[in-house]
Amino acid sequence: MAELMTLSRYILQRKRNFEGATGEFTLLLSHIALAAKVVSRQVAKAGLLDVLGKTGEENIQGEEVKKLDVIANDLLKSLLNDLPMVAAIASEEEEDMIVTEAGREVGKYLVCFDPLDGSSNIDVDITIGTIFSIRKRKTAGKAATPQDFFAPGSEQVAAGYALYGSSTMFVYTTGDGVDGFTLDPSVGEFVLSHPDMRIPPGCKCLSANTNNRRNWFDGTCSFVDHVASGQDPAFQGTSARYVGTLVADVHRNLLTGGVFLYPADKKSKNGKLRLLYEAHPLAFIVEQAGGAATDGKRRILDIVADGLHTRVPLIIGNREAVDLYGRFAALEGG
Ligand code: AHM
Ligand code: MG
Repeated sequence: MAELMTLSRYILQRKRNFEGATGEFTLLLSHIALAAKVVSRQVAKAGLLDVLGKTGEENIQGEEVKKLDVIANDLLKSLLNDLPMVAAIASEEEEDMIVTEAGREVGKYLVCFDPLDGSSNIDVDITIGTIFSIRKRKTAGKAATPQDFFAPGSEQVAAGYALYGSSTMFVYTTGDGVDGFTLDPSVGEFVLSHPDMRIPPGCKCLSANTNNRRNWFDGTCSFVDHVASGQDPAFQGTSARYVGTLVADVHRNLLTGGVFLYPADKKSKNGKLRLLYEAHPLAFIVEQAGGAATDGKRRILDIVADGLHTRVPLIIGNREAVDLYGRFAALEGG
């Protein structure tokens, strides 16, 4: 029988390679994976459990909150709140950061998450996901403050996502490549299925909400037209693919090659997506898989948030495509 390399075994084996590793990080990652398994179960049975639909509330982003958003958010909060190595958490669904009970003074990690990315797809059975980012805080001995979260994305120690699709996957990086695991529901474990993920060369997919074109700057329009023209051999096999769940679009492009854009436009100069919960973690993963992520000009991992809910334009995927977008944006805006 082939060796069953579960996520827990894998993390433990890797831990042995780090001198002085305490096991705290292993425990933290295992708790996030546990949350992903529980959310996956809820998502799979959503139509039966009366957890579809809206709560009637709006979140800090002014977006409708769905019942499953709340379930995933509460679950992550309660699991992380009990871990003494976690000093504070910040969630896309919460206005303020939360100082944890167990780790208030002693915790060395800060965790950011988007509990359910792709909320608008929940009720229509389309892939959604959970995105997370882990940092080490520089202050110690006192409760963390929002300023502790305001650091470049290159300082993340780990980032990952769970994807609730045709199967449930858990993909993460600690800055040493990217590995993907698939949930085997019969044993309830994530099993290594995609070791050392690398974004393949070539740009099979272009992912953008093209209905926003009326607000796009000229550079974005010219880039998209260039890809569609069929004149550039680099884009001859490119198709348009847009799920509307960022993490699903990025995951597909990671497997097939492709570029996702949610650019700055005339209405939203900072785009739509959130730096701490979406752009930083996905940029870390995509860079570790050999790709690139920018806001059109700057590397995403160099950008520092100035608020917990700072938004940022995001161009992410194959390095050549991201660089080309940057050249169009420099000439014509974007
Ligand atoms: P969410 O985190 O509240 O679900 O919002 C972010 C989502 C992304 O997953 C997706 O890429 C984007 O919003 C889609 O936006 P639009 O509907 O404007 O195309
Ligand atoms: Mg999101």
